[in-house]
Amino acid sequence: MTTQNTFLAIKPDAFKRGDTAGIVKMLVEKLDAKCVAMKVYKPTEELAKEHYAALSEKPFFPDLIQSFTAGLILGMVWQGEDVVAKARDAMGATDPEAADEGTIRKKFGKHIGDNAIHGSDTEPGSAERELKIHFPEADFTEIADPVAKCTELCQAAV
Ligand code: IDP
Ligand code: MG
Repeated sequence: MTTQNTFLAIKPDAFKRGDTAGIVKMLVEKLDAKCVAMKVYKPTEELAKEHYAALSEKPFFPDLIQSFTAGLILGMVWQGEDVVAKARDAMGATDPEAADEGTIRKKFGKHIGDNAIHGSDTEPGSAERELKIHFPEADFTEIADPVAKCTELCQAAV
């Protein structure tokens, strides 16, 4: 196994509900990885369409773009051994109703279109592609206390 980076984002609906710190706390507890970048921003339509390009033919694509651009997100880069798959496990199934107990989507998701968190999938190249879209600056340094940083950034943003 090698050290990987993955892109995770708390989606607008969960951000608006004030769930960011609770979700970051679960990531700290479950991933055994370092958070090396974190920022708050509102995705543009262009960014959202690029991010979800692989789903552009799906019937739910317009709703997906609408919800991902509806407000602020907390974008993060996490780094560690096998972190892409570990983050997928921590998130749980895409549909919160199908997600296992103890997963982020089970706890914070409401339905499939409002499932609280995005994480890169395990297909090779997927995380790298998303990191280039969301963190082109690639300025990665370990954040000592991700929950405190999240609280600081989210309070400053609203
Ligand atoms: P993932 O987020 O678990 O990787 P993807 O298949 O990549 O799932 O889909 C991206 C996002 O699109 C999901 O997180 C979910 O919010 C939304 N989505 C996926 N399938 C459906 C669907 O059948 N109806 C509505 N929204 C969906
Ligand atoms: Mg996906």
